[in-house]
This record gives sequence, C-alpha cells and structure tokens, in this order.
Amino acid sequence: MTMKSYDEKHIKNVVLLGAHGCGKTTLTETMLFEAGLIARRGRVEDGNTVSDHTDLERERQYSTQSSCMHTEWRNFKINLIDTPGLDELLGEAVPAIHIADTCLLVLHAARGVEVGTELIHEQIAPLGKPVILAINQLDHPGADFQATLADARRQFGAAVTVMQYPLESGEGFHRIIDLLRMTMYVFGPDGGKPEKQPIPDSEREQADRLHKELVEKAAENDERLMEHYFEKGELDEDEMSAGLRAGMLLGSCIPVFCLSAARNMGSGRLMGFIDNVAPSSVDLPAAAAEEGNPLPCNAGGPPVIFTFKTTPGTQAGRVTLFKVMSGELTEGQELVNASTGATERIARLFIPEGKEQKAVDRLVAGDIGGTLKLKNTGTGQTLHAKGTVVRLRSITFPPPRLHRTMRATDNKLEERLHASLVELQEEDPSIVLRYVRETGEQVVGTLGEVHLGVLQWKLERRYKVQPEFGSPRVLYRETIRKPAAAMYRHKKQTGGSGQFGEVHLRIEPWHAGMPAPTGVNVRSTEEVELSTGGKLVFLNCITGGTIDNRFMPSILKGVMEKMENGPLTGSPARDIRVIVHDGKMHPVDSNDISFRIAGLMAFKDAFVQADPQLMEPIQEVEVRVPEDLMGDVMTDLQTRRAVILGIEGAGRIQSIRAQVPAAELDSYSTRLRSLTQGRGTHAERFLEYRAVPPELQVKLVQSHKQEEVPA
Ligand SMILES: Nc1nc2c(ncn2[C@@H]2O[C@H](COP(=O)(O)OP(=O)(O)OP(=O)(O)O)[C@@H](O)[C@H]2O)c(=O)[nH]1
Ligand SMILES: [Mg+2]
Repeated sequence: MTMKSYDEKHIKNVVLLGAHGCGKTTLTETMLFEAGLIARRGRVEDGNTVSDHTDLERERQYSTQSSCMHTEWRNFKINLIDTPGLDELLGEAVPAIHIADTCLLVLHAARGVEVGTELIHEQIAPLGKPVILAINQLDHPGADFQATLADARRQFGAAVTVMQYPLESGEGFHRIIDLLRMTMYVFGPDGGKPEKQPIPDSEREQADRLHKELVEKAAENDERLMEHYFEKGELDEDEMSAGLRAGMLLGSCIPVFCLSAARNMGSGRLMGFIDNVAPSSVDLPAAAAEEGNPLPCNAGGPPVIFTFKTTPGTQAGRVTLFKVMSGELTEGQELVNASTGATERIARLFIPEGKEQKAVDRLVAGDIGGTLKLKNTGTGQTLHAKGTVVRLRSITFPPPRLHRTMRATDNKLEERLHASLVELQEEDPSIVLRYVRETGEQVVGTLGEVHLGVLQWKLERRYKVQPEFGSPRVLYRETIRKPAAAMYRHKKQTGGSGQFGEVHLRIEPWHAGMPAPTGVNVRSTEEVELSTGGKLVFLNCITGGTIDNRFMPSILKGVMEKMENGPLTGSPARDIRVIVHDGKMHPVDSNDISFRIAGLMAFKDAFVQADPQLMEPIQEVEVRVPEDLMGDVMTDLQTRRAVILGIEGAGRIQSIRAQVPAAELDSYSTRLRSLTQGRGTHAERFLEYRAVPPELQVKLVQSHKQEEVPA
C-alpha cells in the first residue's frame, strides 16, 4: 500500500497512555485493523501485535517501550504511539507525551483511575496537552462505567465530558449511546462496524439531558457558538466539532469514549472523532523553547526536529525517532544538535511501523519519522537547520526509586559494562548513573525492579555483560555534640633536621548563624563547604605569634584530612567549628608537614572527646496506594522508623507523606510492589542528615570495628 502525502493539517499524533494492562496495545492493534492496515488482529498474549514487537515484550507480554504506528482514516494520517503503562517504565511514555497532539488516556472500566493513571496525568498536565479519555474493557466482568466516570471526574474535574455511555457493562456489553450523533451503536459478537439504531425510549430522557450538556460544553468557549445555540437551540456537527476542539485545546473539555478493545467495539467511532475533532500540531500553541522563540508548527518554517526515542545497538545502527516540529525534512539534510552543537546528517528517512521502517524521502512539519546513525544525539534533543536558533523545552524524567551498585564479574568487562550503561542511558534517560567517590561504587538509579530488569535484559542480550548487583552503602556522616579541646606536639629527631609543631585547638558543633566564640581574638575565618556535605569552619585565633600565619594552611589541611574519616565508622565528618588558639614553633625544625600532623592529631583527640554523633541521610517520601491497601503500607512504614507527616486523598487513592531514613529504604520500591501487587508507588528525595538513634549508633560502630579488624 503506498501512502498518500498529507499536509500538516491532516496529520494527528495520538499517544496512547494509561495504567499497566488497561488495554493500550490491544486498542492500538484494533485501530490498525479497523483502518485496514492489518488483516488480522494479533493478541498481546500471543506475542503477535504490531506494537509489542520486541523479544522482551513478547517474553513479558506487556509493553516495555513506546512504539509508533500509523493509520490512514478518511483524509487523515493518524500516528499512534503506544506506550508502556507500568509506572516504572514511565521514562518511555514521558518523551512521547511531549510530542503528542492528543493524549488518548485509557482507563480500565473495572479499575477506574489507578495510581499509574495519576502519575501519567501529572506528566500531561504541565504540558497542557489535549486529552481524550477512553473507558476500555467495558466487557470485563467487573466493569463499572459510572464508578469509572466518577473517578475520572475526581481526577480531571469538570472538563470530563461524556460523549457516549454504554447501555450495559460486563459480559453482555454491546450497545453504546452516542450523545454527539444521538444514535445507538449496536455491535455484533465480533465487534467491528456497528449497526446504527434509534435511541430507545427508555434512554431518551437521559440521552437528551446529556446531549444538552454536551452542546453547552461545545458552545461555552465561543460567543458566536453561544449565540447560535440560543437562537436555534442546537448546533450543527461542524459547530460542535469546532467548539469541542477549542475546549480540548483550552483543557476545558476532556471527551469520554466507550470501548472494548478486545472485542473491537467502539474504536471506529473514536477514530472518526480524532479525525473530525482532535487537534493537529498546527492547532496547538507554538512549542515552548528554552532558547530562541516559541516554534509554531509550520511547513514553511525552518526545519527543526525533536527526538523522542533513541534505540542504540540495532543491526542497522542507532535508530532515532523524532517529530518534525517545523519545516520540511528531506534526505541528506544537515542539522545542528542544539544541545551538543554537533552537526548531524539525516542520511536516511523513514516512517516507523512497529518494527518495520518504511522509507520516505521527505517528512513535513507535524509528522513523525525516524533516521539512523545519529552519533551525537540522544532522547529529548532539538536539531535545527544551520542558522536557526532554537532549543525546545527539554524533558524532565521522574527521579529514580531504586538504587543498585553494579559491577562486572570480570575486570576485563568493566569497560564494556560502563560503555553499555552510558549507551543505555542515552536510550532511556530515566536511568541515572552515578559514581560515588566516597565508596568507589558505580550506582545505577532506576524506577524499580521491573525497570532494572529491563536494563539487565538489555545488558545481557544486547551487550553480553552480566553484571553483579548490590545494595549501595548508606552514606553516613559524623559530627560532634559538645565542645572539646586538645593539644598535640609533633616532634621528631631523625639525623640532621628534625620536625616540630605544636597545636592547641578547641572544637564545637557548628550551625548556621552561631555567634563568634568568646575569650579569643579571631584573626581570620575560613568556611569550607565540604564535598561530602556540611561545613568546616576554621578560625585562626593565634595571639602573640605563637604559630606563624604561613603554617595555618597546613593545620587546616591536617584537620581536613581527618574530617574525611571520623572516629566512629570512618565516615566523613561535618558541621564542626575549629578554633586554633595557641601552639609552639621551633626556629629550625618547624615546617608544613609538622603542623599538618599536629593539626590532624589535635583534631582527632578533640573529636573523640566531643561526644561524636553518627548522622544518617533522611529521605522525604511520598507513597501512593489504593485505599484498601493503606493499612498494610502504614504497618510496613512503621517498621522503617518512618515519621508520618500526613495522609491525603479524595478518591480511591491515598497519598502518605513521610520522612524515612535512607538505610530503611533499600529496595523499598520492590517491597511496595509486592505489598500492593503493583498498585502502589512511591517517590523519594534526599531531605537532610539527622542523628542516628543511640542504640543503632552503638550497633553501627560495633559492626564497623568488626569490619576493620578481620578475625
Ligand atoms: N476483556 C477485555 N480484555 C482486554 C481488553 N483490552 C485489553 N484486554 C486484555 O487486557 C490485557 C492487557 O492488555 P494490553 O493491551 O497488553 O494492555 P496495555 O495497556 O498495553 O498494557 P501495558 O503495555 O502493560 O501498559 C490483555 O490480556 C488483553 O487481552 C478489553 O477491552 N476487554
Ligand atoms: Mg501495552
């Protein structure tokens, strides 16, 4: 089948989004089938859908990556991007939302708004993208249209606009009342094209009322339509379309459709609505830019593309998918990457169709395409024609929830592992790589166990490395709780010249805004921001020249050296004020090294007398779970020394805010997943360091001692 060419007004990019298992991939397949693109519908379970085409997806029987297809429906090209719904794979869905003209948000009719739905909505909302709600699985035995609709209203507010409602939910589902067309669709057992019937009398009253609401919704944003409506008491179909489109663009209208993707009921009508009403890129506001002016979608403008997916390591080389944001793109064109400054040549152009690539020689603004072998370009970047200045809004990815150390089992493979991880991160920027100097650990942050599993699968299959995973060490800190004083004399006589330095100092717990010390004369103050966090404040209070100024940096150096490993567990120390107030020099033997050692030793002695305290990192945590699982989740949190700050939530989902020590959160996402069968999620970020409770400090100090002195 050769493809017609479409101008920018006749291309619509629809991104399918929704919680895990709501039926996005099945719906995509159904839409392709209805549009005549495929002769028979594959099933996710059989591993033969166009969308779930990777080996991993066939193995797991759910989507693990976003995948692009298109249909041609009447006069429009509809690009469909199917995304994974697992909340841990949100990093795949987020870039797709950025290039969407419409977000087709699918709800499972038996589950309503899920935690996964909320997480996706939070990504869509700040971008202001138009949304269509598809209530799917209406044939499911537990389907409840009204409850799902009520959920949707709680989540999305008054914008939720009923376009259709089912006459029955569950096994017997086969009739839909359409409030725009004011007709009833009756499906046969195999779905497909429904028979149109008049609305039965029993439904007339309700249908009329909802139709009226719909017309008012369409008229509300446009005075001219409002006038027509008052004059005629009705709007024609074109007026309705224009009004609803305006509402979708303003976010005041979120149309609701009824579906059973599995039984092929309702998708034709949905595609008709996408054709007639859903906006194209030209209708959307100009794309927001971080550099340069907002960029309107205009085929006559300068060529600019935005990358939303990168797949390295395929047989053909690296694959980059992008949306043409402006202008027209032809093969051989050279573009500049606005982030890296690198020039990339678009050697090949194609349209992605699941795993297939259909070669084309040009692509117009508003369309989606792909190219190969862009070496210096990752996901979420802008490429523009030479001479144009524009860098579009970049993508913010959700922060990691699971941290694991990763090591190659064999030293020779270490380099390959590292290179692979870097490439994988270009593919999936929701992976965070961090080398922790303090512990020498390579730490990989992911959104959870499943996400990590996907990473591991790729490492093994694509890069042939099998790393070892472990728990990263908790980064404890040490500080002091009371002032202490010490002096140290370093003296050494070896052969000719000797070493001599004597330092008297006081140390105190430091906190911001503390008053200057009394009883001393402060000559200079040095505030050191420690690379491991916190401060060291160093006061030179020498009087009478007992130590030369030139030795002060050596003393500070000695103190800093000891700050790197405190007396309790060898962890870095923080938030200490050091007052050097006296000492002694020797006219010949005093030198830098003597004072460095004297400073270090005096500080070390003072530290142990100053009631040393172990500090631990505290994370700010938000846990979201369906109401019925609250009890279990709270009980579990209580075993983790959590301080609960509050519980909120209006609908079926509750959100718990808490402060929890990082030491208690190792693998928390995995635990939460099993505790809630994947229906709960959490987010965490570093808050501050706090004192470790006394009993725990004793334990940690003991186990450190045992580690230090091998039996
Ligand atoms: N009864 C019923 N089952 C459906 C329907 N749509 C999908 N399913 C089934 O629900 C399961 C999940 O469907 P998918 O299409 O893989 O769901 P998804 O939203 O793509 O899932 P993720 O890719 O994990 O986000 C499969 O077993 C489908 O056969 C439907 O309309 N009715
Ligand atoms: Mg899927």
